Amino acid sequence: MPQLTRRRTLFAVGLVVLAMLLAACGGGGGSSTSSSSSSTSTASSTSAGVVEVSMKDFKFTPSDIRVKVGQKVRFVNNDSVRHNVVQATVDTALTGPYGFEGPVQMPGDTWEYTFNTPGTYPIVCNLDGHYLLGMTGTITVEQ
Ligand SMILES: [Cu+2]
Repeated sequence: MPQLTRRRTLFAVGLVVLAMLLAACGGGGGSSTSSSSSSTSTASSTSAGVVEVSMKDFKFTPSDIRVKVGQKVRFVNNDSVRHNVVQATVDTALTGPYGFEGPVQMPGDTWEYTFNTPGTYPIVCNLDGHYLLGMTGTITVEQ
């Protein structure tokens, strides 16, 4: 009888630990760049030229992004998982070289990049194999 109780207790402790691990994975780190939220509203009101790209459902939306030289692109993670933006193709997603490389963006995080050189830039999210799920795009910078 005591043996059974002990086993149950161990099982219960195991469940609690598992739940904590899952919670840490899913929700952790969301506040890492919360400072950017205050600047977002001012930026959008002063510069209408900012192009916003949503990161959601393992996609960039839009995925075909066109900007003028000097224009800023704002990547917003609207997903429940982490994402990033690197200049690479599917073939070079993990190896580089990356022309530019954004930080790891937790859910809710934004990252902005200004394109000053005309050209065509392939982008991928190279975290957790997302580029293999179709999280790719193209940024075309025109004069
Ligand atoms: Cu991703």
